[in-house]
Amino acid sequence: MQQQPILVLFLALAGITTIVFTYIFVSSKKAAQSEKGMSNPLKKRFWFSLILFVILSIFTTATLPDSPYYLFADETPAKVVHVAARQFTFFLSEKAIDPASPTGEDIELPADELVEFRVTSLDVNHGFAIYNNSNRLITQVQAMPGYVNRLRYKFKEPGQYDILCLEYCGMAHQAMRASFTVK
Ligand SMILES: [Cu+2]
Repeated sequence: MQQQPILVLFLALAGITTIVFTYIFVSSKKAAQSEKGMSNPLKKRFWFSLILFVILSIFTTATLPDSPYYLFADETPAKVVHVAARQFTFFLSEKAIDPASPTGEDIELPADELVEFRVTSLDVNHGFAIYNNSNRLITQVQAMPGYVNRLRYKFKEPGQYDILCLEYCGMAHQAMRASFTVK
């Protein structure tokens, strides 16, 4: 589990940022303590900061459970698909892909079951973005050389899904696509 330390790091950075801003806010208040009453612009700033803080806290608390870090984390995928991106194509296979001579195959995935994509790149950074048949982006992950990024998803609708590269990777980037079927 690589995600947990990253989440802790981001929370620590958020904490440090909050402390720095609080320090600046408190010290700037001290400097103008002689001014009292509602006309004091620092009072407005205090209420603005407090309301902003409350709104952002509510949004953070409400949206954090939907974070992809936790998505299907405690489930075992019904199917694993290996993905290797290379200028300018995607190889998809149910078996591990040999980086020296990558090959792909037609992929058929079950609907309503957990699928895990293990995504890597054989050259430069690419994007691995999945679009449904209304051309709507439904999920995505980076394809990076030297890393295997796991993307878990449950496809609700049967049909054909397209994979497009979301990271500008060279002259034929816009032609870099693949597809798979959900039944
Ligand atoms: Cu690209």
